[in-house]
Amino acid sequence: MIEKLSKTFHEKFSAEPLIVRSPGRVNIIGEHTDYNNGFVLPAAIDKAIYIAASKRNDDEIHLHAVDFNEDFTCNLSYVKPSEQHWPNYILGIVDQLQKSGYSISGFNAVVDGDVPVGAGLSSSAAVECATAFALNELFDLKISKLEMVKMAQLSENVFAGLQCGIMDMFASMFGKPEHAIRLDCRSLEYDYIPLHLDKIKIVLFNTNVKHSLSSSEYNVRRQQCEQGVTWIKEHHPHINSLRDATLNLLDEFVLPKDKLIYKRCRFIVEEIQRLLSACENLKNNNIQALGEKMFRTHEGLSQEYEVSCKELDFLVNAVKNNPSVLGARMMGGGFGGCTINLVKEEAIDGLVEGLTASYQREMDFPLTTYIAQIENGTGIVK
Ligand code: GAF
Repeated sequence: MIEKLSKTFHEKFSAEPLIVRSPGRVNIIGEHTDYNNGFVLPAAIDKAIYIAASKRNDDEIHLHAVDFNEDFTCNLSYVKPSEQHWPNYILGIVDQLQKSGYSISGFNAVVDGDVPVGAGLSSSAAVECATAFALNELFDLKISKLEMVKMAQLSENVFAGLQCGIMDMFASMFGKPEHAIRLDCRSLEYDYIPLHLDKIKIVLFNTNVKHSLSSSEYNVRRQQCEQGVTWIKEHHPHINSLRDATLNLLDEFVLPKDKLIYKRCRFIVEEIQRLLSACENLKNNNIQALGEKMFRTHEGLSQEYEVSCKELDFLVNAVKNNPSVLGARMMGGGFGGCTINLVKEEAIDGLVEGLTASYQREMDFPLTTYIAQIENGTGIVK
């Protein structure tokens, strides 16, 4: 991948590039909790985006996407969202740098990678983090990793229109091999929890669907959570997010107002607690208990938060009573993408074979499988 990227860069721009790698992510448990100031438990994986970049002597941005075999060019003084879509994850970072007063000149960049797009593995966060890291390095801007993460999140909010939380960018930037990151999205404090998965692998089943609902419904969920907080806050002004809320407060101030919003908020409050006790399970090497919580999270995401879809539900139901699968659930924003499964090593081949056939039969769609290794976060490769 790196050699191919280097070669393409030389052919296009006749210059020696800096190459940055930024990975996709999985999330063990704690879904839709980041924008509610709760906790998340993601990890960076061995699928990544690579950006090759060099400075230019003018104010132009020249981009090339290997996957789409497309070019894009614009001037630094006129950076705005493009209908080509893929450049937005790079331009959004340029926009954030400019808004924060950082001075850069024009640059060339070629982007390639093996994070499947639309699979809920955060390919967009990986492009944003790779861009921020590469530009920081090229122009010696001295921006901290955390600031880059915040810029990447804002860039997604503004240039992709998704009111996402901070999890995906944080995981891509701060990943560590064989560890999950327990991130407190309120204080942004984090610690690394070793993933001692003895003879168990993290298997991702990609539904290969991305329903058009995904970003609009995501933003609706966020508003519903905020509405619940507003109702509690009328009586308890110190409550600023669902992280601060309790089930009792929801029963008292949200349930009488709106049952649907109550159901959404209750899932989040429970999910934050579930994550904290899942971290204890992980520390005590009780993967069975962690896995049971993952199944419960799926049920909540499907029935209460209603961000699943028939393909994801099919994949989780299919492994639910399989003793070789310790835990499974949909992962990420929802409405498509992957399920994350903890599977005993010796059972993986048989499981993949059976599920690939039954998924194709039921959905008339192919299933794709990845076995995720937990890897380093964003960094320079060349
Ligand atoms: C998407 C978002 F980008 C994240 O911020 C997070 O909210 C996730 O969905 C759900 O947990 O990946």
